[in-house]
Amino acid sequence: MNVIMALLSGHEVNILEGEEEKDQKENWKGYTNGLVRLHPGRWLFPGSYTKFANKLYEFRFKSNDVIVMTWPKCGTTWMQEIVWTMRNSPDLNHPRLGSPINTRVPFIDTDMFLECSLLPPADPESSTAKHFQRLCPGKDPADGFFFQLTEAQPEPRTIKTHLPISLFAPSLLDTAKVIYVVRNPKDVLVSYYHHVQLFIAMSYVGTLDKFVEYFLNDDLVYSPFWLHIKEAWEQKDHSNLHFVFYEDMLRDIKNELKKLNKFLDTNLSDEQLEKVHHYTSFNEMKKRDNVFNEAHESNDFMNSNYLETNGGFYRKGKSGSWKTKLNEDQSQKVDEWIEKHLTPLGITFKEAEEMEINVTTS
Ligand code: PPS
Repeated sequence: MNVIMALLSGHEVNILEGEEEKDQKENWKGYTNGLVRLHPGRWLFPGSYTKFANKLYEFRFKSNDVIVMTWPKCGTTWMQEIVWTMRNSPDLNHPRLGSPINTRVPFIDTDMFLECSLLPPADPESSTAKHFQRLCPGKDPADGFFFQLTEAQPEPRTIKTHLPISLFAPSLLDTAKVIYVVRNPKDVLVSYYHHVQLFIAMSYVGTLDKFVEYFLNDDLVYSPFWLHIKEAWEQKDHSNLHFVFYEDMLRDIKNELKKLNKFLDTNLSDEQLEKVHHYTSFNEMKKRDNVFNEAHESNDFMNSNYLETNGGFYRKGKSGSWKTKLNEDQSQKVDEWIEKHLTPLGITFKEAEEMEINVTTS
């Protein structure tokens, strides 16, 4: 393997080559800058990660920052909206309430995906571009649109990442609060399979069987999933890390909001928590559908044919929907993967029975 650089995090970067590269190129049309692997860990990223890796490692966190950290599709967006609303707008009256989530809670590692050559050039007239100009006057978006947006967020900043703990400076947990959300791997797999077909920056064109193989062999971007979880699980007793299961949020969101109220020191009343609960429910968030951009712009990031046929970002918002997607063989292979990598850590995933979405009664 071709070593191209050493990172400040201590990782060595290899470019994917030969059969592995050929296989990935066949199935992923969005990774137009190739893929790289980091060692130790075998972390897999789009080639453009190397442009931002050291900046991300050296990001200056503040003591009142809250980082929502997850592997893809574990419930990040739900948690982003909850945390931002609890900290900034528990009475639902903030002027930026309802604006695109990723401009209030920037996804700090987005930039490596934006360099995909299939994406249309950024529209300088879009609301997101104007938001950037306001917050980052004189800055060049090419140096990291979301990275600089994150730096410039008004305090208290809430930040989203899918990167693992080890790709940030070791001082992270002693500086800022981290909320780590994890979800049943089978639901994650099915949700990620939808995501990578929907988003142009990934444009997966392979089969589900092949995708399961990628998942099990740690060959998806942000893999290894199990190592990502392990790093956070090992820190679960750190006073600045709050570990949450998506299924617990579905089952008893009020209880999870109370725990967050304590962890975040937000001191919200029951009435305010009820407002947050209602505002961040799946149905309400799906109605707003404002993850990336204003509604009329967000389709720029998505494969329109796939979107029309299969729906958008807010897919099911349930636990157990994998049962309608994975066959017995695929399901058994994921069980074995869980048994091998996560059971030894003492992590058990709730039986993924079909649960109702978190519909509020108010
Ligand atoms: S991403 O793109 O990796 O940041 O995706 P992420 O936000 O982590 O996960 C998306 C899944 O979370 C579901 N979702 C929700 N579930 C319950 N309640 C609320 N409010 C909510 N908001 C988003 C979303 O539908 C994705 O799951 P699936 O299973 O695909 O529906």
